[in-house]
Amino acid sequence: ISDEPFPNNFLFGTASSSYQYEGAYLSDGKGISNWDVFSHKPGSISDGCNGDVAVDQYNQYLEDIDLMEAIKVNSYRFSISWARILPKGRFGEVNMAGIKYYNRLIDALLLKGIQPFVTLFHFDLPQELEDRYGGWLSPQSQEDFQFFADICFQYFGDRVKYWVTLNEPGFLVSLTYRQGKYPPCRCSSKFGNCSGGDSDKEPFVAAHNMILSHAAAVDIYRNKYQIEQGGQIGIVEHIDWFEPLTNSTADKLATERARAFTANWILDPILFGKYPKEMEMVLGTNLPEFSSKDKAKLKRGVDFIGLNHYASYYVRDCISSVCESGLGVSTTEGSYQPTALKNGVPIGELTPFEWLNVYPPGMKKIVMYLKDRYNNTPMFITENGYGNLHDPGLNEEEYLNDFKRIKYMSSHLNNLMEAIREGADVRGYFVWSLLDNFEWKYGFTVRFGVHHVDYATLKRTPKLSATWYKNFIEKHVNIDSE
Ligand code: GCO
Repeated sequence: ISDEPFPNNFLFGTASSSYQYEGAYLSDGKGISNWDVFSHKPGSISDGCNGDVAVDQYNQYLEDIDLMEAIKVNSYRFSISWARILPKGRFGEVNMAGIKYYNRLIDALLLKGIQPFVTLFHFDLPQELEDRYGGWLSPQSQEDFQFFADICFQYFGDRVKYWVTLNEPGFLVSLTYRQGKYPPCRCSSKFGNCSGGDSDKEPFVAAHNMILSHAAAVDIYRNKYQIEQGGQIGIVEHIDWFEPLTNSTADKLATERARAFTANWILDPILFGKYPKEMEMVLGTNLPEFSSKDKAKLKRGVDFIGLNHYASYYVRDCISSVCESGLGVSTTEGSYQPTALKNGVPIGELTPFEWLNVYPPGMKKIVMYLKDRYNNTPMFITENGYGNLHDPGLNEEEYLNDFKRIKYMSSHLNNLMEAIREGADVRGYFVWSLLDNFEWKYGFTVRFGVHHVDYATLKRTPKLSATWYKNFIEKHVNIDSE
């Protein structure tokens, strides 16, 4: 890797989310979230575990900030548990103990010179909102999200300068309402074991409400807070890199549809005020419309795009040829299918973790693609990282010497650097993740940390990748001394 520094004041950080890290799921007045309910249902999580304790960051945040300091990161991405702040959404009181927790966390970070980079919603919704009106399927969610965002800006915005409204809305609604895998697990029966739902409609309704919730939060930030507080606000999407499986026009068009039905689904309305044309063509009246009032709100835009980028796929057309039932986030059945293999050969390196198909040039390609499509809107890599399956047979030396993770990070950072050199306005990189943690449906079976966590004792131990990242940051960081 070249020794060239990254741009001035580039943020180097690690990323996390409340449900995956905090634990303390009933402490100090926190309300129940949809993930608390879901993870307690037998059969939901592959190892039968849940996030009741997770990695206990609620109690161990000071130790974790010491770990961050030791590896020299200058930013920490975390999310706020909505149910910790508003146990009953806008239908109840603010839980001041929750406010105090995040105040302590933010102050402790700043004391060490670590910028808080805060996500308002990362998959954990107060269960109250699910029960009252069906969560994101109802337009009422917009009002609730705006209410929650307002409270966060009010209490934390004097110190938080980077806000993310939503984490991966497109990815989330596909898993929740298309495939029925995340709570409340709704989908058409052909997709599996779901209760109610319509996989051809509901994902688009939920995403529509999320896009408008994002716009409502941006609107209130711009009107009430931004000038005085001087921060920035953006949104994060899960963005794979897609390439056509063959040179055929059909596969090229299918690749455009894959892009349209994933990241562009969310980013186009926010940056251009309308859904991608490929979605209009495929979905017809199943695609909700923006009213003129909605469009006015969407005009408030974003200050940055956050990309969670992990993997790349080939895309095959499924209109002119028949595809098997889909992998990953294939959204319109019968339209396209992502696949890792071309003539049996993977696009990159397959890992034991099913969707993590490693292809480092995908990082440069996706950043350049977004630069061109969205007029070089500033970008942050809000997640990138390597997950390995937990193997209880490994001895300590084996699991701490995580060469594959180091190779993953260095090759992706190298590609990122090339994109920056070629003009992409990228302002930060966050590795997923500081610690091994609760990986949603996979429970604790997959490990993404640059620190190992022993789940019996919660002891954190740096892996080789932690030291590698520290050295990398020291070599490439470029902070303005003024
Ligand atoms: C996200 C991700 C994280 C995951 C990480 C590894 O959506 O932001 O789901 O929460 O843990 O991407 O899979």
